[in-house]
Amino acid sequence: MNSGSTTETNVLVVDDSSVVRKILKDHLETHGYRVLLARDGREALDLYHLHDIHILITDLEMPRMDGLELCWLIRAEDDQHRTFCILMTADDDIQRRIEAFDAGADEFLTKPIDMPMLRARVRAGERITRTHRVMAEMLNTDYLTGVLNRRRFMERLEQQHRLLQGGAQSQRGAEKAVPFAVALFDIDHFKRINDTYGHSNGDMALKLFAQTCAARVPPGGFLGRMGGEEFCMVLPAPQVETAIAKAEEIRMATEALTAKTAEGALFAFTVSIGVCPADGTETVADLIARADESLYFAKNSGRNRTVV
Ligand code: GH3
Ligand code: MG
Ligand code: MG
Ligand code: MG
Ligand code: MG
Repeated sequence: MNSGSTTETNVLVVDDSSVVRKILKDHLETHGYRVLLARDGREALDLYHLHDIHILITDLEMPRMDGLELCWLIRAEDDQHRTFCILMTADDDIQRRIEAFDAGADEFLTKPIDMPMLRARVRAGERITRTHRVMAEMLNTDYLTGVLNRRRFMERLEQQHRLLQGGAQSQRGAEKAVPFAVALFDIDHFKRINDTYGHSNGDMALKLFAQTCAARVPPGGFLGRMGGEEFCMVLPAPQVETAIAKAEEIRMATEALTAKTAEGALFAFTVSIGVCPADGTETVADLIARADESLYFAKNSGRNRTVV
């Protein structure tokens, strides 16, 4: 699920037979693929959570967790289809293949594996996963600053919030409810920057600010641009003090920035921040509204400050 951006293709091979694992690994590595190995669906799922898997090649029959269940679980998590799933079957059982398609498999390979066919299937999978990734990137990312756009940020916030509510435990075993807070950032007197230095230097300041925030996103947190000069960060924090400390760190780092215009003029700017801890009883809309209220107080009490 990690979204790395290497050009290498990661292939996860899952089979309970060590012979099959070795043959596929050796063959794919010879052809330049990075290969990870798992003996069953559970091991595979653990690796899937740790690595960005482009292509999954899995056996059907395996102890503990079979290939169908593995495909199903990955498809449930992988809503943007970043992983291409190839199922290996020993026969031409049509009914099994129909089940497997419905479980989320994209392709099949019949055992014994024909190596040129294996490589052709993997190449086809690469084309598809690359396209999906480019589209997902465009759908998720704010064009100017490169952080999450509002749509994707809100999706992720909703996910995080559902976990906190405990209701919908995700399929992903590793995902536990983590207390978190949202921090809403609004650059102070941004209109003046535009008015004084021009819109494109305003854009530059936005990028600089986004970088300053992005470099300080804690593990498990994420950052999005809500619109204009307003950003929002989810901060995993058992205590609200942790979130406040992070917000303050960003506020001070912003204050310390020196922006340089294309014309060589130097200027500084500040940011006001509203923080609200989530407790799972509120709605996401309430959460944002409360952070916005705090932000409003931060603005009205002099700006360049964090209010909870
Ligand atoms: P405050 O301290 O109260 O937040 O004042 P402000 O001037 O920052 O707030 P206001 O909402 O009045 O102005 C925000 C400005 O941000 C207005 C808008 O033109 C500008 N803006 C919005 N999006 C962009 C953008 O993508 N690039 C640039 N350069 N400016 C933008
Ligand atoms: Mg088997
Ligand atoms: Mg604003
Ligand atoms: Mg405003
Ligand atoms: Mg502003």
